[in-house]
Amino acid sequence: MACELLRGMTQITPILTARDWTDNMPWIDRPSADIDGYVDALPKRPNYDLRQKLHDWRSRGVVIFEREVSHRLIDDMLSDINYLQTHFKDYDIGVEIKGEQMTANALDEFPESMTRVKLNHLHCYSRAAAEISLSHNVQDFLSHIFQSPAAVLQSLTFWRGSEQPTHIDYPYVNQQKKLPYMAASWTALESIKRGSGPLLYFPGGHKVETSGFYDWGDGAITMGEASTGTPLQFADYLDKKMAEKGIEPEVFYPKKGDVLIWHANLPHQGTAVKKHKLTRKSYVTHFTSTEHVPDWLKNESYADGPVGTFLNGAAAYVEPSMYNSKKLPSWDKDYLTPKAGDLFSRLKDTLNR
Ligand SMILES: O=C(O)CCC(=O)C(=O)O
Repeated sequence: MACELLRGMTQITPILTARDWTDNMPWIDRPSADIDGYVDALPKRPNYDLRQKLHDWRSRGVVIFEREVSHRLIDDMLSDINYLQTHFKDYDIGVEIKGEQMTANALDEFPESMTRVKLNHLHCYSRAAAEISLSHNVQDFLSHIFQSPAAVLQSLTFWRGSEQPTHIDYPYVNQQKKLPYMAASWTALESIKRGSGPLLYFPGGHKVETSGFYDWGDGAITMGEASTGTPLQFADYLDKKMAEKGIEPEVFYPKKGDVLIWHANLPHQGTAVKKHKLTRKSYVTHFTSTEHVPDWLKNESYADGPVGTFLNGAAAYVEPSMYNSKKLPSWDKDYLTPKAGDLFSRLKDTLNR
């Protein structure tokens, strides 16, 4: 499965069907999308080739930003993880081990050398992680896709390969108010070596005419309590679809600091780990737009205002259940993170761009 259910989730998601996808797609996925017209009309262009990246997004469902995140920030996040590995008894950070959810403080030992391990929501504990999620070009790009700044829904941190079979994220990550308003970034926390179980994806497989919709039971396109479909059947369905449509997979061998962003409907997997001594340190963030983030996560009614990290116009809210959790060492570091109040002027700037 792609993730744990968001911990603060308070309501059962209703059954979502193919119409919830096709009726709600962002502009760029609709047949009428005019990418060149859109870029030509922008009063200001970013420093990267936005036009090319938007075309890649539409045709391939994936874009890559090389050298996006500074090594300094990554090293601070890695120090946080090292700290967690020795002080795990002090932390309620969610850990998924081979599909089973637990919290760090319930472990007997930290599963440092195991594959198929994820840390959940590190952006709520590590300022360095939150700032990596909100890196500049990634946020600029997402704001063009979503037509509104992005907000973090969840993050997953991997020390070694995930070996996750082929999947698409939205059946598991579906708290956003409009299902297709989702994307994920994959940041290399080290240069990825052959044999370590790199990420694999199917470029172009994100188009609904290629992927179709897997039926989890009674026409539901997301996984729920009543699902008759399973993640392994889902993987099989997607592998067969991609083969049928002749989609050749690509494997991602990034350098430390490179970021790949995938579309909410892009099939991808963690390949098998062939060299078990190798680490594969990586960090995934799932985003929606600030417009479609669930209200309970934003929690604007909280007395001190929204809690989190706010940078480059985007938001990494701390989940309310983690407000009082012990934080990792980088949390109080003096980065350039603006205060929460700045968020709204930055949102306005982004929208008026
Ligand atoms: O990094 C990986 O191996 C897979 C990550 C993934 O599929 C996900 O987070 O949805």
